[in-house]
Amino acid sequence: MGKNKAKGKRRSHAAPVDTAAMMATLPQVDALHDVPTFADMHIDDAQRAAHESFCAALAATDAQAASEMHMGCVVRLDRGFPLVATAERVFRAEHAVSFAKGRSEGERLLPAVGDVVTVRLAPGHDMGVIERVLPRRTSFERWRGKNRGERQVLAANVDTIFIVQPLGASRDTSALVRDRIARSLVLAYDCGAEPVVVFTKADRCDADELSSILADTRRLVGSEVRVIVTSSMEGTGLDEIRLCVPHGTCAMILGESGAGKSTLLNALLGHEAMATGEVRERDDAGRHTTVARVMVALPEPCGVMTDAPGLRSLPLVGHERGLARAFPEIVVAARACRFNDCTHTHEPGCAVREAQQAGDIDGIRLEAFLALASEMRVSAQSLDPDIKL
Ligand SMILES: Nc1nc2c(ncn2[C@@H]2O[C@H](COP(=O)(O)OP(=O)(O)OP(=O)(O)O)[C@@H](O)[C@H]2O)c(=O)[nH]1
Ligand SMILES: [Mg+2]
Ligand SMILES: [Zn+2]
Repeated sequence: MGKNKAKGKRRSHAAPVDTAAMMATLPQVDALHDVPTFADMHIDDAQRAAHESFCAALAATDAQAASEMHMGCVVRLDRGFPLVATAERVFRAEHAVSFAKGRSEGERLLPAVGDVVTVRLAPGHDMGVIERVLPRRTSFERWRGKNRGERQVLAANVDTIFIVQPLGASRDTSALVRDRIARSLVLAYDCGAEPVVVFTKADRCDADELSSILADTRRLVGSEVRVIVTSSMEGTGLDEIRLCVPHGTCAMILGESGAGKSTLLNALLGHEAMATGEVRERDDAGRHTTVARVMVALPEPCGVMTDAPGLRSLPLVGHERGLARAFPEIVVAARACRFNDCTHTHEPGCAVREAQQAGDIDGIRLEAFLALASEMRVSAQSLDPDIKL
């Protein structure tokens, strides 16, 4: 239990929720391994400036509080509870009341894993209070809930997203795999991170099957996106993954439960840091073994990787920017369509379909683009029936 609890006065800075019992069930800080240090994280000028101006404003009214503020990074979220690394130490923290009462959206922004924050830690205390989330370079968000749901930030300041897809899963048709890769690609581009496609469990797949999947994927993702084949069981493809996470960068693993995300991380670390779980034999589905969002520091000279619970669905809502970045040639061609709101399916004078017929746009890419664009039109309408797309 944090010492803040014993001091009623200090307690007033934190959200008034009974968290002590919950906190006691979280992993002990001393027992955690491979936790990134503050020096492993890339802190940019905008984040430093925001921290300094927050402290300067506070110093005018409360010099003591200002002297207790540090820059830190949220390196784990266990059931919503942050673990923060500052230059000096690693500690649990809770949210300041200002998150609930904040006037602007920025003040109410709850920290996600990877966030750089201003955190208050009074001398002699073992529990911090996160006061402010500093500007995010990137933010990986997913839509939670159906209609009128909210965006959930899954990770912040991510540079690279590994889109993990297991090989040799009997339930997966090539259409399903393509759909999952294409929508993950859009989400990664939308947040400003670099996507890398990673096929896991190569030991379960024969050479012919693998080369056909790779050819199909190359057509789908185009020539720019890296595609890596790994087997954590046989230790293959790991160096290629490491090359994508140089020191000072942060990568996140995205994929369904049972895809082998935690096993891959363990293989990269060289020990069993993450719990892994069996997949169901019937349909190869995982059992949601990973429940926390966890950053780990890979051995030198690599950077930081984030493991996260598997995501069953990746709905697209308002990810137009990501769609345009993932399929730039289609967006460029569409400028020449006769109608502004051309859906590139049946309209006369459609420059996109012409480009596909001329062989300038790959049919696999167009099919993926059309499915995702149409999904986004429908989801935008269900959010706001007045939107006409
Ligand atoms: N054959 C084979 N099995 C693997 C490989 N990598 C992982 N597995 C198995 O796949 C199962 C699921 O692995 P996890 O690493 O727990 O999967 P996960 O993606 O972390 O799943 P969640 O934490 O539930 O999201 C385990 O039984 C692993 O042993 C591999 O390279 N080859
Ligand atoms: Mg896992
Ligand atoms: Zn068109």
